[in-house]
Amino acid sequence: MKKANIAVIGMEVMGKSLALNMESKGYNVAVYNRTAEKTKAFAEGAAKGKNIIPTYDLKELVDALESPKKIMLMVKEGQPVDNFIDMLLPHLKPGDLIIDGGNSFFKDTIRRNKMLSEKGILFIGTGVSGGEEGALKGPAIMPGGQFEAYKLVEKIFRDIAAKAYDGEPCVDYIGPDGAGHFVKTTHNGIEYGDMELIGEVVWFFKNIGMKADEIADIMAKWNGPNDILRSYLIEITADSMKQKHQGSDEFLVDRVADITRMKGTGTWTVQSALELLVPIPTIAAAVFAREMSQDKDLRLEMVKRLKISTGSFSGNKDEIINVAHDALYIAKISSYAQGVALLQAASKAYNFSLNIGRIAKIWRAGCIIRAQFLDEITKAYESDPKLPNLLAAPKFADFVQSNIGKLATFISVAHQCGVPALAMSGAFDYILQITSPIMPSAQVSALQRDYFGAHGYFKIGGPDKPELMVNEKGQVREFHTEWLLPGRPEREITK
Ligand code: NBP
Repeated sequence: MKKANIAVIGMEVMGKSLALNMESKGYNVAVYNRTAEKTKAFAEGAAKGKNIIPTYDLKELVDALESPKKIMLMVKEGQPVDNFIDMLLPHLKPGDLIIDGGNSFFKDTIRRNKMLSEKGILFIGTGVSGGEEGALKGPAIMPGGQFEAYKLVEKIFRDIAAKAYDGEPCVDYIGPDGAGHFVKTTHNGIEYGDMELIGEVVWFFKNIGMKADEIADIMAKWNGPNDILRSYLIEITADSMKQKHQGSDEFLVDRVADITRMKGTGTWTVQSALELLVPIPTIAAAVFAREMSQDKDLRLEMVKRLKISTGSFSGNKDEIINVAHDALYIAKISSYAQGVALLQAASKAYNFSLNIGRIAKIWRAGCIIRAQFLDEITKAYESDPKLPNLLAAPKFADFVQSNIGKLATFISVAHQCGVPALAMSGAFDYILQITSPIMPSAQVSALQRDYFGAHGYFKIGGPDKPELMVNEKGQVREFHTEWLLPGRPEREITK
C-alpha cells in the first residue's frame, strides 16, 4: 500500500475529523489511538473505503509513513502529549516532525520544542480552532515552531484550513516554539469575552421581558450581511435560542442550567495576562462569570440570605435595543484591544515576533470568533503597525468616540434592573482607564503604598502636566515622604 503522507494520533472528535479532512484533500493518512477499539470503529465506519490506514501500535504507525515522518497528536493536553512524544522518539530520526494540535499550555510547548530540537526532531505546537465541524470542513490553524517544520506541512495545512471569503486559507506561520499555542489560548480568551458580552446583553433583554424567540430575532438582525456585529457567535446565538425543549412549547435556553463549564484556555489567558502585567478586564470578567455560574449551590443559598431590590425597565424598548447594539460593538472592540495587547506583550517577552494583522486574518474563518470585524483589525495594523492600542485605529476610535455614551447607558440601565454586566463594565472601564493621562486611583494607591510601606512614588509636573518628572539624564525621579517624622520631609530616592 502507498505510504501515508501524515499520521494522526487520537481518534476522538478532533483527530477523526482532521484525518477525514486531510484524506478528502488527497492525502493518505495513517491513524492510531491508545484505545484500539476507537481506531477499529473509525476504520470500519467513517474511514471505510478511504485512504486512511488504521494502525494498532506506534511502530506500525511510523512504518506506514513516508519520510520525513509527520505525526500529528490530537490528544488530551498535558501528560498524554508527553507520553506519546516519549513513545514515538525511539521510532523517529532527525528531521522527522511531531505536531501537537491539541490545546496545550504554551510553556509546555516551549519545553517540548527545546527538548525535541536537541534530538534533531522538529516540533510544531499548533492551535486548531473550530471544533468538530471546523476540523472536518476547515479549521483555523495557528502553528508555532521551527519555520522549516512549518514548511514541511504548509501545503497540507493550507489545503485543510478554512478559506476566508477572499479564498485565503486560515493558516499562517505564527512564530517559534510556543507562539502558536499562545495565540490559540488568547483566541479562546477572546472567545470567552465575546460569549460573556453577548450573554450579558441577552440576559438584559430577557430581564426586560423579552421571550427567547424575540431575542433570537434581534440576534439574527444583528447578524445581517452588513451589520458590524455580524459573527459566528451572534449567528449561533440566534439559531440556538429558537430551539424548543423536547418538542414542548418551552424554549431550550430557558431550561438549560445557568452553569458554563470551561477547560484550561480562558484561565491560562488570564494567568498569562497577570504574569505579563497586561490588563484584560473583559476577558477576566468572562472567566470570573463562568466561575460564579458554576457555584450554583452558593447562589441558591445566598438569594435566601441577601435580598437585593432592583428597579424595573421603564424606557423605550426599541431605543434600548439600539443602544445595546452599539454598546456591544464598543465592548467587543475593547475586549479585542485587550487580547491584542496581551499578544503583543507575549510577543516581546517570549520573542514570538507575532504579526497581529496576519493573526487577525487567520481568525476570519474556521474558528469560533470568526467575524468580518477581524478584517478591520488586519487593516488597522497593516496601515499602522505601531498602533499603540487597537482602540486607537481611526475606524474604531471614531465609533467609540461617537457612541461611548451608549455603553455607559447600557451598563447603567442593566444595573438599575439588577442585571450584572461585569464584562461590559470591564470593557467600558478599560477604555476610561487607557484614555486617562492621570489615573487618580493610582495616585491615591501610590501615596498609600508610600505611607504604609515606604515604597516610594514618582511625580508628575502638575494637574495639567501628566508627564513623569525626570532628571537631567532623562531618568524618572523617585521620592519618599518620611510620614512618621515631624514635618513629614520629602526626600529623593537615589539608586
Ligand atoms: P479529547 O480531548 O477528549 O482527548 C481524547 C484523546 O486523548 C483520545 O485519543 C484519548 O485516548 C486520548 N487520551 C486521553 Br483522554 N488520556 C490519555 C492518556 N493518558 N494517554 C494517551 N492518550 C490519552 O479529544 P478531542 O475533543 O478530540 O480533542 C483533542 C485535542 O484537541 C485536545 O487537546 C483538545 O483540547 C483540542 N481541541 C478540542 C476541540 C473540541 O471542540 N473538542 C477544539 C479545539 C481543540 P483514548 O481513546 O484511549 O482514551
